Amino acid sequence: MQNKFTHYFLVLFSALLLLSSCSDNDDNGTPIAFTTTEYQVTYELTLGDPVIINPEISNLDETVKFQWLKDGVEIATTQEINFLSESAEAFTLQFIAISNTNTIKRSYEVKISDPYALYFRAKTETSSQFISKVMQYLPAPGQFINSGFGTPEAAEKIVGSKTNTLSLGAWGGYVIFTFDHTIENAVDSKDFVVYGNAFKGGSEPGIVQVSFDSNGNGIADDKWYELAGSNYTNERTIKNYQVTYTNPGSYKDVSWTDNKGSNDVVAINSYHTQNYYPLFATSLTELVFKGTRVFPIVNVDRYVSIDALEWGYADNYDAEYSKYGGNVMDINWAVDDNGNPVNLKGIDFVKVYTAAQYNAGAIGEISTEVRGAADLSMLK
Ligand SMILES: [Ca+2]
Ligand SMILES: [Ca+2]
Ligand SMILES: [Ca+2]
Ligand SMILES: [Ca+2]
Repeated sequence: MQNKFTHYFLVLFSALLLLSSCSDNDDNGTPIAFTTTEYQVTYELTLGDPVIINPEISNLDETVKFQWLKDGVEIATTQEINFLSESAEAFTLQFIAISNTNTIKRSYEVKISDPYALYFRAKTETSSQFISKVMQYLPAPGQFINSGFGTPEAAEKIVGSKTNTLSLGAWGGYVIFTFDHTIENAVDSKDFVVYGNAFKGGSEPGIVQVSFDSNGNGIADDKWYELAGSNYTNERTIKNYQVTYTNPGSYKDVSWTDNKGSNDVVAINSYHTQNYYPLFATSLTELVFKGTRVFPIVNVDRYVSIDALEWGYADNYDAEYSKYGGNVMDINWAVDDNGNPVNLKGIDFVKVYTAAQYNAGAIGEISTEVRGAADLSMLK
């Protein structure tokens, strides 16, 4: 019996020695460790922002395995997590890294809030239907720019009414404005109107973009979405278009180049003899605009006339224009940069920019005009 026991112990002892020496050879005996002891434990994010965490670890090799648990359920097996939550929620993320030598763990507390629950500004009895503030006005060069309809003073005048006119100049020139409340996206109906100076044969389509103040800071620094009008999928429409205008320094044609290898000018006419380049812009050298370019049908006969696009553009004489004196917009038309529809509950900021580029002879360049905007739910 004693011999048998001794034998067992010897075998067991040898086996343990063998195991431990094998293990030593595999991992060189260096345990993995977090590079820093301090780390960000709490993450407060808004819905739509992914949780991205990449814990730094020393002594990593390819045999190390990772695991991320969300409230105990595995959601990733990579070192970095990039997780997009679909609802407002709070949860614990646990990170585990396992090497042949040791296991290390960390926990994170994540809170995702719904920006609409936090920052939606519902309209009240004292709310105005009209624009409350112009956030930014940066026209492209044009015949009205630096005089009359094309100055920072003219931009201020589209606040609170629909009786004054602001020109956005040639392609890309824009105005950004807001209201004293969030414009709600009404289900199955249109939501706001942008007033213009269009008439039959006188359409100068402007693209409308919308944005919700999802960080609640009152500044238009949030994500923009284009309202995809009737020409969004037209084969002539150019997306990710870019134009650079150069200041000629005086009353001269303003030359431009685009990112498609073309160049041309915004041509001067004899009715407007000032410099057409906006002299209140930050850069007095050149201006770069980005966006989508559409191609309305221009009829050059005895007079130049520009046909309306079917729907979804500002300063565009579409079927509903005469009813409102402007163009009605549905927030439901909003798409992201990839053209996917997005579900916005409401919007705080509207951007309108000239969407066509054309020299129409004596009547000058195609330039979108804005005479104000209103919350459709507040129109009597
Ligand atoms: Ca709607
Ligand atoms: Ca903001
Ligand atoms: Ca115009
Ligand atoms: Ca116009």
